[in-house]
Amino acid sequence: MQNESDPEVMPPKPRGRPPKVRRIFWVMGALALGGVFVLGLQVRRSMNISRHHPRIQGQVMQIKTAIGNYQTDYNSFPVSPGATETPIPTDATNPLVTILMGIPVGDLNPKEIRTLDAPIGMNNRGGLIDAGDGKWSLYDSWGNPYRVIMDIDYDNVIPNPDVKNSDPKIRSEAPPELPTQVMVYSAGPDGVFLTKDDIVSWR
Ligand SMILES: [Ca+2]
Repeated sequence: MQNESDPEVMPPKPRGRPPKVRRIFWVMGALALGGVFVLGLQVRRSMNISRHHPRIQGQVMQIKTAIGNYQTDYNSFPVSPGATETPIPTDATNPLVTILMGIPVGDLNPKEIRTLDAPIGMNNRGGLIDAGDGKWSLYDSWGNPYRVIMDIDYDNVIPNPDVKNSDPKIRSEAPPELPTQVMVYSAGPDGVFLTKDDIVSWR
């Protein structure tokens, strides 16, 4: 019979991998899991953008068409005297959307012609929102109003907002003026105007 002090008796071998190897496996596993998580977020974000992008591009062009049709009907833009070629938001701070919906505001749209066709939005995003008091707003899929610039002085060009875009490529390729009468743009998924992801009517 052998006792504990017997030199022939070997201590039992530790089961499983040595602690250092186990740690490496844990770290590698955590890194792999983190990588999968980040990849999943990126895929989800790109799916979100691709799902909304065609709809918002269509909406941008619908606003442009609505203003063009108003201009054809009245031979003037749906703005008050004294307006300038600066961006107008499509929220209730400006009557533009309300006028395009066929509701007269001041001297504008007395024939009550509706030129804007857009879906109804929800929770202040994704379409037309009843702003109360007979006013309408129009928001993109990310809850921001579009911006509109019109050729108020009728010289057939508009200062190009892209000259201030934060993306160097867009900024460097932007001519100072564009030969158009109406420009419409969404801030895109990042909600910030004049960045790379903006959805615009002119490029
Ligand atoms: Ca943007």
